[in-house]
Amino acid sequence: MKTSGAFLASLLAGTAVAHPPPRPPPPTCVTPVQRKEFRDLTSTEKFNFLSAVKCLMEKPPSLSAIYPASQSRYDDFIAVHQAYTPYVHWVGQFLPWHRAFLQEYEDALRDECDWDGGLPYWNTVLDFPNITASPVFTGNLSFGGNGVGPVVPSGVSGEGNCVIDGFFANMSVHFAQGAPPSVTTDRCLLRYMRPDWAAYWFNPGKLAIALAQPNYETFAPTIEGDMVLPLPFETLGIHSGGHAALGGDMVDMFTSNSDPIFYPFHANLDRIWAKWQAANPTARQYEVGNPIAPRGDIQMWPSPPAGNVTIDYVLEPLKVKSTPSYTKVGQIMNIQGKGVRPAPGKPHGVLCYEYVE
Ligand SMILES: [Cu+2]
Repeated sequence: MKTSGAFLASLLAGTAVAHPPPRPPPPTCVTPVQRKEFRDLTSTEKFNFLSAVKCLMEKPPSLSAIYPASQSRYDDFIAVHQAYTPYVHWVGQFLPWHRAFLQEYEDALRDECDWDGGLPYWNTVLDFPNITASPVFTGNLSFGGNGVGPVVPSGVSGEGNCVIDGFFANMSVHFAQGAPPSVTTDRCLLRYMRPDWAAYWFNPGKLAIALAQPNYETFAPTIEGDMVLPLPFETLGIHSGGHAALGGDMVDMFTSNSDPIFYPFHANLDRIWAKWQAANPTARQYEVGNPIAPRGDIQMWPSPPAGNVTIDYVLEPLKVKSTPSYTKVGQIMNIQGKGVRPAPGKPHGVLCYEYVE
């Protein structure tokens, strides 16, 4: 007994010695990147941010081998959004996928175009009484106004006027609207604002309804909207209603990020989600769900898997960066979850930003 006890003890000691030293914990989120409301940026910050977007528009593409229509780094993001549209809209992964997509865009602005802030958001509630007078759309340091001239038919979904003022005056859009494969084109950015629609969907009452939702199952579609034919206006939601209120390229669900306002608009939806999560973090920080398959009447994903989205769900590939730092929904549920595991044994979070009110 004594011998075997000593033998066991020596074995255990051996095991302890052979054990590698514990790995240091991954870095956590100490200084979150600040995402500010666009109109709260100083003139210098507005200029630097808008210049960084223009820089992406002028940089050669990285993804033209996969997406031949892409002519710039900015276009790479349009190509990816267009390619994955059927899998990331009206599905459980809508909010997480777009959160990750925005992070890649912010990273590109910071890493490739010297922007040193966070992605600005557009707080649409501030503009519901009169969207066309918004500082987001007026003046040289803005996204430009409603466009002028005869309405340009897009041939697909979002007709509109050519945007000729603001920081992106007379920019060129290289993607035809609609599903891939994309036709390369060279045309103006289109807008066609509908102030009455903006007044309806950007109303504080609509926001309050969304924030009052008790769980992810109802919260997510309240934000995103549905596609129930023949498309009653009330089913659009803040997301689809907002796209529709801006008109032009923003209406086309495949290529709506041709319009640079797409990103501040979506950052605001992400902010609303983060706000809803923060109101009850114990229950909501890692709460996700809803079917992987698209809901509504337009089944753009021909044979989707069964089941619901969980924190283990692998996001549709985000190929904008060559090496994405995250793959699973659980890693981007917490906007300050860098280095924190959503649950024991799960891959740790990667995000580190905050929305400045
Ligand atoms: Cu989208």
